[in-house]
Amino acid sequence: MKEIALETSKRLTIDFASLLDKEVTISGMIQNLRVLSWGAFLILRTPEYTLQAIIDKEKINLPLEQLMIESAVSITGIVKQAKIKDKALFPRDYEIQITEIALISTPGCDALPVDTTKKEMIVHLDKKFDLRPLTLRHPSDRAVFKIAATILNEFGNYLTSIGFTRISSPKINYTGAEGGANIFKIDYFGREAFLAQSPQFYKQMMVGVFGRVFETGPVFRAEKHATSRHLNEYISLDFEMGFIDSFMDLIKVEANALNAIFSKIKLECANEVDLLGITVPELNKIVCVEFEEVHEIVYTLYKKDYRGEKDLAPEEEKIISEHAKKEWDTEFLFVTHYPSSKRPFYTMDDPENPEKTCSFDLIFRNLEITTGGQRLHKYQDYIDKMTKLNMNTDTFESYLQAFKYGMPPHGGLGLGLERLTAQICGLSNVKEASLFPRDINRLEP
Ligand code: AMO
Repeated sequence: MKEIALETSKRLTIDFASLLDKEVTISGMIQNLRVLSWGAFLILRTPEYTLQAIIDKEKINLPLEQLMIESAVSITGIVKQAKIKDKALFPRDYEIQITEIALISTPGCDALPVDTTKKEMIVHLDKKFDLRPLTLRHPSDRAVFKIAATILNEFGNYLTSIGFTRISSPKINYTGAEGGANIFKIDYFGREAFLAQSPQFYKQMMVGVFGRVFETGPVFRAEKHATSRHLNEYISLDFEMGFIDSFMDLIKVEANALNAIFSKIKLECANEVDLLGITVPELNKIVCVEFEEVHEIVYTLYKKDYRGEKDLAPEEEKIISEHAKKEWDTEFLFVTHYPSSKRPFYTMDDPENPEKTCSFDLIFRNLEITTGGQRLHKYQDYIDKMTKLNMNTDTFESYLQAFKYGMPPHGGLGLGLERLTAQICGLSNVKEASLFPRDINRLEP
């Protein structure tokens, strides 16, 4: 038996101002090493910083040749004031004059397969994904995922602050929730099972338990086509809320959650925002337009005839999004009342016109990032709707228990993390906002 004393875990932050002209020791990976006649600039990537350190080759304990980009080192040196312009570096007003370097580990290869030291990594997207453990270390790629992490955290923090409870639902399921052919089948000990397309059924069931719930987690879509907006696995940010009067209640919560996220990005990712040269949006008003109205506007003003279509084509989303920006001064457009024939069975039809639903999508900078709506909450309404759609109610018996035993009026939404991140970061392909993207051709790394 061995007993080990408990120690408080600490952040690896340095109070540079109070350590000016004093010694510090810090570990990290060598992001860049610019060798000059007198020594080198060493850029060190640590959990908290990408900082500049200066090596005077006359005063250092080991030959510069032993240092490689992506070596793990521990440096000791004196904190000095600096004026650094490179936006990839943080802090920019301090640097470290190295007195000693301990080489902890060196890469297991002679040369890295891609240059991660330049402002822009010149590499084909496929190659970039093949080399993801390395290419994610580039400051711009890393910045995208710092922003994605902030979105994920703040979505949870904001919803928790207004009384939502976090849930984690199973991803191996007995049936799909969203209908359609884009579902992965798996062999579950000889039984057919499916990978979750969304946490839809479970978040609804959990409204009966907690009243307000949210989940952030992976979902799976067997999209057989390669597009810049589809992944086969993505992170879905979902919430479900009881006792709503209408789907407008959901839109309001989403608007507030997004604004909380945007404020947090401004606060905690200022360096990343600066490095990427992006503008963090603000959702300062809720602008809604009905689905049919979109077809009419696009037809009348932009001469594209999508009337009769039951969904918005990517081109139509782009046109109406640009129209919203120009005419209604918003980057966020809530398109409401999608046709019943295009929405899943659990969606509530509009009591005034059953051809339409009490549902919405949110389009942000030309791309749908959210689908949401009010759900049916009465058991008999489910039975009637499913019978009308020729669905086998027996298959859904375990889900339908929730409604049989009583549910409040409720609704919710699903927001694609990669789509939101891509639009905030100005990425043209949603895969670039996925750490290790899964598409029809890619299963690794
Ligand atoms: P939906 O299927 O529209 O709705 O998905 C919700 C949001 O998830 C994102 N998304 C995707 N992102 C990347 N790749 C994909 N293949 C992909 N498919 C969808 C989009 C989309 O708006 N259960 C409902 C939500 C709800 O009503 O609560 C659902 O999953 O951003």
